[in-house]
Amino acid sequence: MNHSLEMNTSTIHLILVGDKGVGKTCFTENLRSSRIIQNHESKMGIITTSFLFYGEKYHVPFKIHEVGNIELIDMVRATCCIIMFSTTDKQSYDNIGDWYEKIKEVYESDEYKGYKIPIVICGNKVDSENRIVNLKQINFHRDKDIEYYDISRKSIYNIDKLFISLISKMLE
Ligand SMILES: Nc1nc2c(ncn2[C@@H]2O[C@H](COP(=O)(O)OP(=O)(O)OP(=O)(O)O)[C@@H](O)[C@H]2O)c(=O)[nH]1
Ligand SMILES: [Mg+2]
Repeated sequence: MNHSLEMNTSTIHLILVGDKGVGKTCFTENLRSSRIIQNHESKMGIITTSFLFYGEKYHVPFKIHEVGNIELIDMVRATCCIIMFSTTDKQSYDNIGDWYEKIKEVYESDEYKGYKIPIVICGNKVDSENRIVNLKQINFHRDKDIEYYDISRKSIYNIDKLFISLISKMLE
C-alpha cells in the first residue's frame, strides 16, 4: 500500500453545508464509525470531526466542519466543500443555489487570492421510498465544474466517491 500521500498531505479542511435535516450529522457519524477519528467537537453551532480517509491509492487526513446555518459559513476556514440536500425534500434542493453562492462569496473572496474552491453536490437519502427529487430534475451542477452524486448515508452508497472527487480536484 502506498502511504506517500498520507505523509505529504496536510489536513484537508472540508465544509459540509446544507439545509436542516438533510443528513449532515448522520453522514459524519457514519464516517466516525468506519474511519479513524482523532477528535470530535461542537462549538458555536459548528461540529468539527477529524478523520483519516482510506482510499485505494491514498490515505488523507480530513477535518470536516458541519454548518447548517448559512450565516456561520465565514467562521470556518476550508479548502473544499460538500453541499448536501435531501432527495426527499424538494425545498432543500431548491436552496442549494443559496449555499453555493455563499460558499463562492466567502472562499473565493480577495482573501483567498483567486482560489477556486472544489465543490461536490450530493443528494442524500436515495434509499428512501419517499424520494421526490429524481436524477433528471437535478441539473444545478450541469453548467458548472461540479460533480453530483446520489448518496445514502443509511445504506452507505457512494460516500467514498465524494471524497475521491474532492481529493482529485485538490491534486489538480
Ligand atoms: N432514509 C434516510 N434517512 C436519513 C439518511 N441520512 C439521514 N437520515 C435521516 O435524516 C434525519 C436528519 O438527519 P441529521 O443528520 O440530523 O440532519 P442534519 O443535516 O445534521 O440536520 P441539522 O443538524 O438540523 O441541520 C434523521 O432522522 C436521519 O435518520 C439516509 O441516508 N437515508
Ligand atoms: Mg446536524
